[in-house]
Amino acid sequence: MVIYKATVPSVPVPNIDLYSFLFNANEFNQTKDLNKPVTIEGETGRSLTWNQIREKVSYMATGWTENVGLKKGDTVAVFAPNQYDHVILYLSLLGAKCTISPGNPAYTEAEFEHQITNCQASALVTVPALLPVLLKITDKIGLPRSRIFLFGDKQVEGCRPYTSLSGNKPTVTPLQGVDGANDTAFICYSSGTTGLAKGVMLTHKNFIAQVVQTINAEPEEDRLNDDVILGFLPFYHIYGLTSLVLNAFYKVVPVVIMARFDLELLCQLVEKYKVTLASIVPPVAVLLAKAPVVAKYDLTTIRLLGCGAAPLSKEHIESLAKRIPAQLKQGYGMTETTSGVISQSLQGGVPGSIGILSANMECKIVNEHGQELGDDQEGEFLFRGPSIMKGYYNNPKANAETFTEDGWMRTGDVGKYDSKTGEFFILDRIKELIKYKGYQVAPAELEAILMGLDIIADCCVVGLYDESQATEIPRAYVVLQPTVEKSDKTAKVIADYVASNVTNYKKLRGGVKFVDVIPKSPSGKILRRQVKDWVKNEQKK
Ligand code: 4UU
Repeated sequence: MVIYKATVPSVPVPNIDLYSFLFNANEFNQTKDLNKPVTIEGETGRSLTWNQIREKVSYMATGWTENVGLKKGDTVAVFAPNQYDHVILYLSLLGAKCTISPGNPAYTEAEFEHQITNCQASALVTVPALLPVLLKITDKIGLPRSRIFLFGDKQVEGCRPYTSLSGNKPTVTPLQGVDGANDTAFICYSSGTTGLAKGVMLTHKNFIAQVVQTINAEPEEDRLNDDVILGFLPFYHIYGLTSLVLNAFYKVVPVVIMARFDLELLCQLVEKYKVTLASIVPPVAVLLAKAPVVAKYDLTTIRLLGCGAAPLSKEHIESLAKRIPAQLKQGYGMTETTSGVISQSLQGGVPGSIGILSANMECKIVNEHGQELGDDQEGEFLFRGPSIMKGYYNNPKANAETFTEDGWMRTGDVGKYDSKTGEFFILDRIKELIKYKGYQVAPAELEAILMGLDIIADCCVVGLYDESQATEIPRAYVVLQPTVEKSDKTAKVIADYVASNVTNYKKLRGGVKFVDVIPKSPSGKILRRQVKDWVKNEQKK
């Protein structure tokens, strides 16, 4: 019935490679001082200017080709907490025409292995602290140490610092033989609407579209502000990768980098560096609104907070506004949409809305039969446009499930277009995904781990909303084998078992509940709606 098209004018998406796009002359690097620091390590103050980065990247890109033999189409996996030279690593790999697969440094061995083998990495970059676990995997799969590189300046276990491979000549732009519209720049991991983490192929054009669409959404008068952005969102996740690495570099906006989230350090850094912008997630919004330590610091330099990755309630928005006099701009995005595709305009969004469509993007809302719905009707969001992923890597089945024949991408998110305000609202999620503090937790992964315990006959993992922290937490409903006692002790054994097999944010923080049966469809599929209703009914009590 209705295809929603962006109400803001379309913006052209240059048809070049991302590397050249970022370094070509633009309104920002032509007007700003390129000898001021643009990447600053918050805790130490170590920094690099835009010009230093350009110089290092240019030689490093040839280094990957000359000294390591990396070539177009090779994928390099990167596992590291945010580094002050992360941008050099990423951009130099793009300059060497490689594909980058960034992953969570907090992963367990099994989680690392899944990503490294799934994306078929031919080289790896990490930090020394992660070497012991990664070497176990690379030794097993036969990836030689000459293909494993480190952040920092030390050689460890036969693995060299990546910067020691800098080439003899600079890289020439535009890159020859890179097709921006088709070649994959990054393979990020996301579980999508179902199952385990899958490689999301994002092209050079996807990111260029994201950059120009984001800039287009900003008021003209703010574009060339002397902003400073706080960088604690992880650089491997699409939200941090776009807002803190690529967009910030393009716009020559200094990023104050945090390798880990720490509330007091965050406040200290905002005060010290007079931070004006921050991209946050709902649980951080709640901490900023409520935690006593925040009151000790001057955070009034912040003019704008972008918040996304999970819903933020009206109540939390109001309490944050009482504490921090900045504008709050909510946005909605996915790994598969190369970050934000709907966001509130700065002229003021409706509280609780996610805002309006980014330039160039189209959205439709459908019911469970795939029929298009109209204004004010609740259904699943589907998107089409230049920032939509190319597809899941080596996964035709998932691609067939995710894309319709006419090229729309399903999101698994439920919402509506509100005709009174002209804005979109997210209301629910029909996909399996659980989001803990913005991180993805795939129920299928936890269920597979639970089924590895012989005391468990069946199980289902769903999200439970914890209002006080503004996040979902994973909970397991478990059918025990008949001889096993339903006790707190058994529940603890199960929760501990999961905790020892997954990274911290995937733990069963919502607890383990015993049930007699998991509701299933005649074909044996878990009826998650019904299990979610158990949670809702319990929370109503
Ligand atoms: C309710 O979380 C992200 C991307 C977040 C992002 C990026 C740029 C937000 C705003 C922005 O400007 O990606 P993923 O792939 O980890 O998770 C995607 C899922 C969505 O499908 C949806 O279920 O995260 C949920 N989500 C949200 N839910 C993302 N943003 C929102 C939101 N409200 N604002």
